[in-house]
Amino acid sequence: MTVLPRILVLNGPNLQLLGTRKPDIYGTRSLADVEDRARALAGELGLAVECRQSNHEGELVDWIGDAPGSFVGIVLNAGAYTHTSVAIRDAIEGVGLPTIEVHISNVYAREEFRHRSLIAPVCLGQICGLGTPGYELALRALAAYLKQIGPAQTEGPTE
Ligand code: CA2
Repeated sequence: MTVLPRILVLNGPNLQLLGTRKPDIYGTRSLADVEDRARALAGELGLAVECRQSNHEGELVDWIGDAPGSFVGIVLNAGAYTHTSVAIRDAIEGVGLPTIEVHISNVYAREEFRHRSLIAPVCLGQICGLGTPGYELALRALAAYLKQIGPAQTEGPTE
């Protein structure tokens, strides 16, 4: 049986609305479609993904906190919590898993309150403004990073 390193793909508040409204900002793909594409790409990259979405800050904090031992990295679109949540930032910093922050829209071209991410300083990197393909770019970046740091870091939590 092949065991694959597992990546947690997390979406925060209101991202369940993807594909239903605001296509000019967030595109036309549904969250289910975005997640299907992430799963398909992960297979090609030799990874497995688990996708979750929550509108609740504490649930996101719990999932991040529980990730070590089950996952080797995180792709995170924390939605509006990006700009407000010290708790999510502390959770990412606390677990120490490589995390890539994703934003579908270019937050720097939008309202000023979206220009600040509390999460970015504790992430490996940020992908922003490239639409829903940003999730796939984040997975590719994580796969490259995990390959670069070597197998010891990816052993353990596997599917
Ligand atoms: O651009 C992104 O991915 C955001 O994380 C999306 C958040 C926003 O608060 C961040 O500033 C940037 C909002 C997600 C709401 O998603 C919707 C999708 C379709 C219709 C309405 C909302």
